Amino acid sequence: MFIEKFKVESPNVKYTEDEIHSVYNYDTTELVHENKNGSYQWTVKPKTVQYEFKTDIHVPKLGVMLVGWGGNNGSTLTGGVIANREGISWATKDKVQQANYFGSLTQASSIRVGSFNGEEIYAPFKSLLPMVNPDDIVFGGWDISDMNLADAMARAKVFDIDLQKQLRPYMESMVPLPGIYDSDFIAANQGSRANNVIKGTKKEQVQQIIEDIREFKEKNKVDKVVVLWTANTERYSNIVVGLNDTMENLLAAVEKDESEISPSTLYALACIYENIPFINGSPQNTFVPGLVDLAIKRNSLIGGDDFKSGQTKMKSVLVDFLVGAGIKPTSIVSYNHLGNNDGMNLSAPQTFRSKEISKSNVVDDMVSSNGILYEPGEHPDHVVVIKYVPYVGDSKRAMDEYTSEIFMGGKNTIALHNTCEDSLLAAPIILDLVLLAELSTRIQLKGEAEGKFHSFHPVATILSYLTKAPLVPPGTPVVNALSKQRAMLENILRACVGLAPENNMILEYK
Ligand code: NAI
Ligand code: DG6
Repeated sequence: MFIEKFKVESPNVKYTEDEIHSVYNYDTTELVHENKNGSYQWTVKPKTVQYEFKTDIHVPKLGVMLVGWGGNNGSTLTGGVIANREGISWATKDKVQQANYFGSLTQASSIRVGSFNGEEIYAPFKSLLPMVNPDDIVFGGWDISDMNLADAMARAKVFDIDLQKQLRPYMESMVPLPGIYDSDFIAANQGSRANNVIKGTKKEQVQQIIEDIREFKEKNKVDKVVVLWTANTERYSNIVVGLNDTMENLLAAVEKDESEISPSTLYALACIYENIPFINGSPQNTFVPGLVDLAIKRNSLIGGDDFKSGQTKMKSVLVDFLVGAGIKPTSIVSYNHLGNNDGMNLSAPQTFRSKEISKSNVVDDMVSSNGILYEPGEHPDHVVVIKYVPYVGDSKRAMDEYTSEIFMGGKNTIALHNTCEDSLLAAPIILDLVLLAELSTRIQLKGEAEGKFHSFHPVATILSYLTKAPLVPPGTPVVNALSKQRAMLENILRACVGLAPENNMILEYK
C-alpha cells in the first residue's frame, strides 16, 4: 500500500515551528586488532553512539545556476521542469504523454515506512523531510554559446516535437550568461560554439561569476542558489606542487593568472567564496587539492564527480550482485557510442581520458570487499570504449560484457545492450543533486561527544548515489555500490526524523 505522507510520534522526535529535532542511536562497531605470534587477531565490539539531528523545515525559494545551461542536459532539465510546472502533455506516436519526474530518486521513488495488517506500507521518498518542489526552482546559468534555451532544446533533439512547440514560448527568452572559456581544457572541436565568453584574467573571471550569482539571486528573489557543472568534460588539470596543491597556492595561482587552473575550478572557487553549493557533474578533477582545502576551511558544500546515469549505474548494481553472490567478475568491457555534443567533445584523447578514469574506478570497493574471490591487488580486466557516431544523436548505445568465474572453474558471460537518450537519464539526476544538496545544508548534527551542532562535512558524500566517482573527504572510504549508496542516503534522512535504518529484517513476521 502507498501513503502520501506520515508523521513520526516518538519521545525522541520533536516537531517545532522551525525544525525537526531527533535523538538517534547509531549502532556501529569498533574494531581492534592484535598481532599474536605473527598473525592478526581481530575483535569486533558493537557500540552505540547517540546523535542529535536538527532539520530546518523552512523550504527556501531555490535558484539553480547551471554551467553549460544551453547544453543537452541543461535544456532538457529546464524544459522538463517547465513541462511539469505547467502541466503540459503532448502527443507521441503511442499516446498522450504527461510530464513527469521519472528517474528522480527524490520525486519518483518510495521508501518503506513499515507493515500494517500484513501489508508493506510505502511513502514517497520526498515525504521523509521537507524538500524544495522542483516545479518552484528558478533556473539560470552560463554557457560559452549564446543560444537561447528554446533553440538549444531544438539543437539537442531530445524532446518530441509537439512538446518542443509548447515549451518554446517559455524558453525563448532564457539566454545563458557568458561563460569562462579556455580552449586548452576541452576538445578543439568545441571552438566554434564559443561565442559567449567572459574576458579578462582568471581573477576577473572569478569576480564576474560572483557578480552573476549575486545578480541572479537579487533579480529572481531566491533565498538560496546551488550551482552545478553540466558543461563539457574538461581534461584533467595537472596537480603541481606550489600551484594547486594547497589553498594558499591555488589562490596565489589565480592571482598570477596561471594557465593550469581550469574553468571548472574557477566557477567552483567563486561559489566557495560565496558559500554557494557547487556540484560537478562531469569527470574532470575540478576539485584539485587546494580547492578541497578551501571548501573545507570555508565550510562550503562541494559534491561530485560525474553523473551516474546509465551504464555505470548498472555496473554498480551488477558487480555488487555478482561479488555479493560469490561470483567472480574477471572481465568487464563497456562500449558506448553516442552522437551528441558530449560525444563529440569526448572524441579528443584528453577529455576521453577524464571519462575513462571516472568510468573505470567504479568497482574497486566491491572487488576489495571479497578476499575469497580476489587476491590482494587483483582486479577484473576493465576496459571502457567511447565512440562518436553523429547519427545516433543523444540516443546513446551502451553495450557491456561481463565475464565471471563461477562454480568449479565454469565461466559465465552476461551481455547488456542499453539504448536511451542520455539527457533524459541525466536531467532527473541533476534535479536530485540540487535538491539533496539544498536539503543537506538545512541539516545539523551533533555526536554525543560533540559540544555543538554542526553541518555535514562540506565534501558532500551524501550525494554519492548520483555520481560515478563520489568525492569524499580526505581519508574517507569511497562507496560505489548503488544499494549501499541509496541506503546511506535514505537512512540518514530517516535518522533526521527518528526512524531506524531500513534493515529489511521484518522480524514481526518471523
Ligand atoms: P553538451 O555538450 O550538450 O552541453 C555542454 C554545454 O556546456 C554546451 O552547451 C557548451 O557550450 C557548454 N560549455 C562548455 N564549456 C563551458 C564553460 N566553461 N562554461 C560554460 N559553458 C560551457 O553536453 P551534455 O550532454 O549536456 O553533458 C554535459 C556534461 O555532463 C558532459 O561533461 C557529460 O560528460 C556529463 N555527463 C552527462 C551524462 C548524461 O547522461 N547525459 C552522464 C554523466 C555525465
Ligand atoms: C559517453 O559514455 C558519454 C558520457 O557522458 C556518458 O553518457 C555518461 O558519462 C554516462 O555514463 P554512465 O556510465 O553513467 O552511463
